[in-house]
Amino acid sequence: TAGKVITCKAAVAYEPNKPLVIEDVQVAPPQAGEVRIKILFTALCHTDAYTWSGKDPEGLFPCILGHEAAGIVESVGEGVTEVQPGDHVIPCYQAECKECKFCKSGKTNLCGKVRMATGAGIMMNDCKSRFSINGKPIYHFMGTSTFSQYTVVHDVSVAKVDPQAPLDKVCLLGCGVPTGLGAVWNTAKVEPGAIVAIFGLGTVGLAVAEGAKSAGASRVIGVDIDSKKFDIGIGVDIGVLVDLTDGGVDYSFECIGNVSVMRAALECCHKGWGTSVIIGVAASGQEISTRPFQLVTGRVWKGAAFGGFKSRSQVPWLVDKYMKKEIKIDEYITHNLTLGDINKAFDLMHEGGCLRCVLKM
Ligand code: NAD
Ligand code: AHE
Ligand code: ZN
Repeated sequence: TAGKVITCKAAVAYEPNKPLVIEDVQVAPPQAGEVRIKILFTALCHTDAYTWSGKDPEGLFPCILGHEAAGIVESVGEGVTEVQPGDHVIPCYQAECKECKFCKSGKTNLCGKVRMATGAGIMMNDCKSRFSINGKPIYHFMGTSTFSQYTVVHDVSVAKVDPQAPLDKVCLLGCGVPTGLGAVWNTAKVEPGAIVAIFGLGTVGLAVAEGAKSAGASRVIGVDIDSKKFDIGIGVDIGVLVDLTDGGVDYSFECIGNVSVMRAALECCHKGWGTSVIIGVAASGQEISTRPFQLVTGRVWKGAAFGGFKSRSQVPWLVDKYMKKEIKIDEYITHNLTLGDINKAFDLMHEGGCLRCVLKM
């Protein structure tokens, strides 16, 4: 198949909120610096639903969504040295080129090399898409487009992982689980004894809880409106939360994408040092606000993408940690379906009681 166009099944989002359509899609061969991957398993993340909703300013249609997946390299373009056909890989929406200003700074996991292209739904080389249906281009999404049996990504957006690792599980290391763990370990740097509040107990929020537990937090308070998520937390308003914790929490995490909750998450932090980390993605036009006094009196507002992890360097390390049973993944998988059932999988996400649904391609 190398060097040839592959026709395969993919779920195409033609318009915001209109059911995805399973189509025969043509996937062009990888060009220089690109990798074509046979996707074996993909999960759904809330961010896919967010872009599908039409509220993402970078959302382009028609497109192929999906960014939490695992697969096997089918072929590579000219100049690709770090992966080869047959390698087991996890696509990374947050690239890591190791050469740009961001990568070299040592201060961030964001990478600048292909970000313009991935936000514009195209590939860097020729500013075109590798996906088409009968000659009509279909946009890429987040540089990953994993709701397709084959996808093409930039080489800086692929992490090579242990071939022994079960791809139907480690696909979750493409987004939700690292996002939660990393927000605790890398961004907040929660210390033993800390009191932590988590707003939104989906996969991201529950991974924050796991991370907080492993960091030695003395108390983890979870807040959600879905009663099925309450095996670890209690629902409380901010006044109650502050009273309950003798002045506020040491760290809070917003894992919903709701700007009112972001404010609440900041304001339930302890005066003088409480730090709130924004993880949730909010719709175009939404803004956060608080009294500046909240910051003047020592609270800190932060945010993180992909938990601050450097993708190509650290995803393989996270896979190894899973293989050594040092981090959990299986527990977040509440449903397993196939690509053909993708619309049902999105319904499940909105029904409650669902964490990750893994689709077999
Ligand atoms: P999810 O839909 O599985 O979980 C969200 C949870 O929030 C649900 O349990 C829901 O019941 C709860 N919730 C909704 N409104 C609420 C409210 N008003 N008060 C309390 N709880 C409420 O989503 P997820 O996949 O875990 O993702 C969570 C958020 O993080 C989304 O906004 C997603 O786009 C974002 N995200 C960001 C990154 C990043 O790198 N920054 C990575 C992954 C996901
Ligand atoms: N296009 C969106 C941005 C959404 C966003 O912030 N995405 C996160 C990852 S969410 C994964 O589930 C991210 O990585 N952000 C940093 C980046 O480089 O995009 C919008 O709202 O504009
Ligand atoms: Zn995601």
